[in-house]
Amino acid sequence: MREGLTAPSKRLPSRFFYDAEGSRLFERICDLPEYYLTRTEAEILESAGPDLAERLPDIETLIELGSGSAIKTELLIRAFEPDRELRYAPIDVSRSALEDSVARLEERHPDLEILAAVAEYETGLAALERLDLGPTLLVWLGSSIGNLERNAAGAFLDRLRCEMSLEDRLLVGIDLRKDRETLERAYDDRQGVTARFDLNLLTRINRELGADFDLDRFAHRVHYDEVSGSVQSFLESQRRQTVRIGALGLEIAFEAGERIHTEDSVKYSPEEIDALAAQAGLSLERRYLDRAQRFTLNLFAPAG
Ligand code: AVJ
Repeated sequence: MREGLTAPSKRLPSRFFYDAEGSRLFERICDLPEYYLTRTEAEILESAGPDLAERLPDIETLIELGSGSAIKTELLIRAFEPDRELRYAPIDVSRSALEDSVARLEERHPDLEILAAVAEYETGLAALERLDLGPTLLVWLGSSIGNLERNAAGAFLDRLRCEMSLEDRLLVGIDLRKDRETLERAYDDRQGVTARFDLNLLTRINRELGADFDLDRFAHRVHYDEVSGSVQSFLESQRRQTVRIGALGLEIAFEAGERIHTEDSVKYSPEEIDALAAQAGLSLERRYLDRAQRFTLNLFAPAG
């Protein structure tokens, strides 16, 4: 927080969005008419499920990065479960989201073994690595990869590949580049739910770091940068003001119109996904798209 708020261009890491309220607001975003991503990926998972289960008969474990509500993952679990004993290991930074999803899955899938980790990706993966989980499908849905800048995304996929055995697979949901209007609406909805999601970051800093951000003095702004292919989200100071952050002993000055960059949601072309995979030493086994070709689900294997 200190580093981001004292930098010449202020920015905050988007993984801090997901406290209990942030996770709840994100679930509401997923139901918004403008936020096509979740519905579209669910459509793909539903139709691809049987093909994936058939292609991956040996998989015993699903590890999921950033599982959230795990509503979409349940489509996958349903497709895999009839033919095998399955283990599910979700990793998420939100304890409340994990507790709710695990309770639901335990009730609906009594034979499913669940190993949940409240953790950031790296820590959760390191903890799971020590267990013997058998052939594993690593699942990373929702285009969460878009929160990483392109090179970092390639480097992270490369890290994942390093941990994979030859029989393991990686399933990644990635949103596609598309027209500006669709993208900017998806991240700035009419009901203002995404604005509340963005502003909740300031509420969290107020509570956890004793800050005095006035939420009425900041506004949610979105801009699609076509060159970088990134939807950028900002909190814009509506006037010249100073904010105190007690726990950090900081006073932060804002000019009128000055922005805190809170999120990048990077979009890919199919060719860019291919290049990303090559950079990470992954080979694409299968790519699934929705009917309108807005979103992709990519099945990767470690390249030979
Ligand atoms: C969870 C990172 C995939 O970037 O689309 C949704 C988060 N932010 N609306 C995204 C988000 C604003 C979302 N990811």
